[in-house]
Amino acid sequence: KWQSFIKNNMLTIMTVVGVLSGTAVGCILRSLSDQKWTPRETMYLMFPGEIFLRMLKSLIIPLLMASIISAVGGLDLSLSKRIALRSILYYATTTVCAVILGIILVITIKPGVGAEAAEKGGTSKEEEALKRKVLTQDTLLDLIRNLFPPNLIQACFQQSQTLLLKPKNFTGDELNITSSTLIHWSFKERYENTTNVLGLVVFSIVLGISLGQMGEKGKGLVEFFGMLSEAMMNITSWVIWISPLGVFFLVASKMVETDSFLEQIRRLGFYFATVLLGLVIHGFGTISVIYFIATRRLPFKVIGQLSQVLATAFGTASSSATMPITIQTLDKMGLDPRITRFVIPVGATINMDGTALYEAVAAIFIAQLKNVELTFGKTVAVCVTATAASIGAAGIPQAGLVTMVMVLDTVGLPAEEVINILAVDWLLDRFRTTINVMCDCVGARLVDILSIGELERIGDTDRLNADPQ
Ligand code: DAS
Repeated sequence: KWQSFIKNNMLTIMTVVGVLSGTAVGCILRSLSDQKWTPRETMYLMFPGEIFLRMLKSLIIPLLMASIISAVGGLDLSLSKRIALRSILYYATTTVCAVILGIILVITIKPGVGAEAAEKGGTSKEEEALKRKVLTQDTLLDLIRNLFPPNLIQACFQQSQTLLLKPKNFTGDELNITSSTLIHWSFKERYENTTNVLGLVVFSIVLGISLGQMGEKGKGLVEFFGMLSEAMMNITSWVIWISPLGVFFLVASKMVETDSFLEQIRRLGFYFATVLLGLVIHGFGTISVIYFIATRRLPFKVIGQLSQVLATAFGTASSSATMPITIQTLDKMGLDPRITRFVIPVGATINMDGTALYEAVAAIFIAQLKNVELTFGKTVAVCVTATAASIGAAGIPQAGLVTMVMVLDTVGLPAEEVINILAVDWLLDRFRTTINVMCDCVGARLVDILSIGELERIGDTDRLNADPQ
């Protein structure tokens, strides 16, 4: 029994071992040097992980677009509307629940009261006002603007640039600069990039609907995108074998780059624990309740089959990069491919429960640090902007940190206050990405179960009698 278990889960076991050993080796290497490694020094340790990340990320745009177009185009409009409605309802419910849970926890635990704030470079009052105006105006308008990519090729190119480039490391030094460079530093440039994938999702859905409506005439192109999606999944089945090594180097290279981690945990321990507690309660509590209300089942059997996906999400800190492996795993679990190829690409882009909870907790934590009075109105505003910011964040490392400028502004705090939570963000990012991906997978299964009666039989598996977990 054990042999067959190990044989069937060899890759998953190796990937989890990759994460754990990467953490251990990173800690040992970090302790051997009396100061943190510079990004230049870590580049060599990061390199194999970077290659693995680039392999996964190069699949994202063709897989995302081909999957959505073939899923939406492959179903009749009324059915795809119902599936989209169920998906959007799930995304909205779980994200709002996550934000509310985060707010309740951070207001109850008060991790920021009495904690010391990080030192930061001084900027004059009017510069802060300038920063707030520009960033707020840009972030909200950008979010809406990026729903409609003016030039699809440019959007694909820009998105691939973002996904393929190693996101700039937030060392914190950049934040100690005057506002004029801060605004044009990665925040604005980075923010613009992280929201482009939304435009590709919207365009793919619209194209899928158009092809679906063309009936027979559109069938050829729908089949083309279906085959493109399968070709990407085929490449994924090759790349997935590198994941143990890839996550090892990704995690190890992050561990050596951190500040004296224990020192940071002393300062940010309560904050870290609050976010982690929220992620666990949401991921295993709230999600189970919602899943049970919708399907009269519990999601633990589904979650139990996601270890490879969750280990990759943790190792890469990117929902988008994990997406090919997420889709492949759900295919193996027997979910209808047309459901998976809609719910996962859209979910990886706009359904980020972990990020939404984190943004609410982080913004209120910083407000507590700064003794900013939180009125009920501001708390509601945090709820709304944290939800919007999580939708705007793309599935790349630390995207949630960047879109948090929208939430900080709600509580009247300037952008550079993120420096207070920067030191542990690279690790929290991994946890919230894991919850983001897990909630997407549970959502795919939920929509799959609710749609079983409506999806005609596919291939040799008679889904109507299949044993849904
Ligand atoms: N790393 C993001 C993701 O891939 C989440 C975040 O930055 O908050 O889901």
